[in-house]
Amino acid sequence: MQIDQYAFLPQRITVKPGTTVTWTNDDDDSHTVASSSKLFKSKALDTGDKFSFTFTTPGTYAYICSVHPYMTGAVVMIGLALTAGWRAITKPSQRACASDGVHRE
Ligand SMILES: [Cu+2]
Repeated sequence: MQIDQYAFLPQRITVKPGTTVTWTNDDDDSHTVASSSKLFKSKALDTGDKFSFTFTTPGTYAYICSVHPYMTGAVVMIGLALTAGWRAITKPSQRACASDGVHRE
């Protein structure tokens, strides 16, 4: 993620669970990365400074630069809905495999 010209680039990204997102300030002015839900907040990033945060829970994470609140961005996490569906489908067959290792339909 790049911070330049008083904007987050790209403005919105989609990530999988466990993704670490790193913002780099390529602007001449200092900026912050501050979650709207207060989940994360960077210190003031000078030119060349970086801030990283690892996203583990699905959802949409809006954030702003607290120095320039008109600078907005969002990280959207997807993926766990598919995993949950897969678990629901595979659970009965796991139960069918008894502790003695014999598979019964
Ligand atoms: Cu800013």
